[in-house]
Amino acid sequence: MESLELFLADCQHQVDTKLDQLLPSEADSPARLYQALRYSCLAPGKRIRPALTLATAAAFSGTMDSRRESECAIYPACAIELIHTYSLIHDDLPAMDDDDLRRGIPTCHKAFDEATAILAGDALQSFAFEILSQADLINVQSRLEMINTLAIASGARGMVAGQAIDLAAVGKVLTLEALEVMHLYKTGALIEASVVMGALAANQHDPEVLGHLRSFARSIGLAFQVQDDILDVESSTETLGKRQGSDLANNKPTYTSLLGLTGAKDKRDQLLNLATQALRNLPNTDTRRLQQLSEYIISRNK
Ligand code: GRG
Repeated sequence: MESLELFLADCQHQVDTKLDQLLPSEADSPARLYQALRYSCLAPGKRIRPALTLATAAAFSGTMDSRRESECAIYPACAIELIHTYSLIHDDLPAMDDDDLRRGIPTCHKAFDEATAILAGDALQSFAFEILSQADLINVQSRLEMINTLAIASGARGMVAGQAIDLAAVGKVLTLEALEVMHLYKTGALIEASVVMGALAANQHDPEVLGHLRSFARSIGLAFQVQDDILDVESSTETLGKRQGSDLANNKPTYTSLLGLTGAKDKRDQLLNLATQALRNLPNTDTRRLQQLSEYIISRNK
């Protein structure tokens, strides 16, 4: 098996190439919108969610030829990245977190204007579902289930609910349980959908298997957020100063504010153990890449 570094670089390349091909052409959309869509989508994100989709599909590749499985999985991988990018554009707006920088470059509303940023986010959201509905390499049942999975995960019972809970919590003290619920929706739901859609791309519909994958994804989704909070604290004590748009800087409740830095690290490691246990419940599945990705998520430094 190639190294995780190579796998992540390959995922980034595959996603960037496919998004470049799929995004509306200059002739199809107004110039400013076209530029904003490409500006935000092709900015250097880590592509963690697409990597989870591609790695999950590959874990079931024993049942399919591996080239075909990755040809199928690239569509949900791009769809999830489009929803993620839309969420970042909207999250950065003055009405929400009001951030100036994203992925090391000016946020969409700073580089363009607020109205264009709102429209770019709206367009990316619809575009994710357009891509899934048209991915005719994937059978109709899997495609429909992917659309359903992504719609639930990104909407008022998923990411948007999490964002609403988060906005209502600014300046308040939350219990650990309430913080967990918020993150399960806000960042966890899309991470869960990334994994489930990877399995669906490999034509895996067994409810028991999908249940174990969901448990795995929920643990790494929370671990992702705990690590994000740890990075906020660690970067705020370094000479470079606070991370742009950090929850710490925005006076939002965090794992480190509730548990302290050491407690947050323990929590993160416990979540990794839970994720590992969930993967062990999947017989006849090569989960090594998913395990590596979990370890990367909790040890990443950006
Ligand atoms: C506006 C509807 C709506 C939802 C926004 C996910 C979200 C909900 C906002 C993101 C705010 C944020 C910075 C949360 C912290 C965790 C997180 C999702 C970080 C960004 O994800 P990465 O690290 O980013 O995967 P890249 O740039 O690598 O894709």
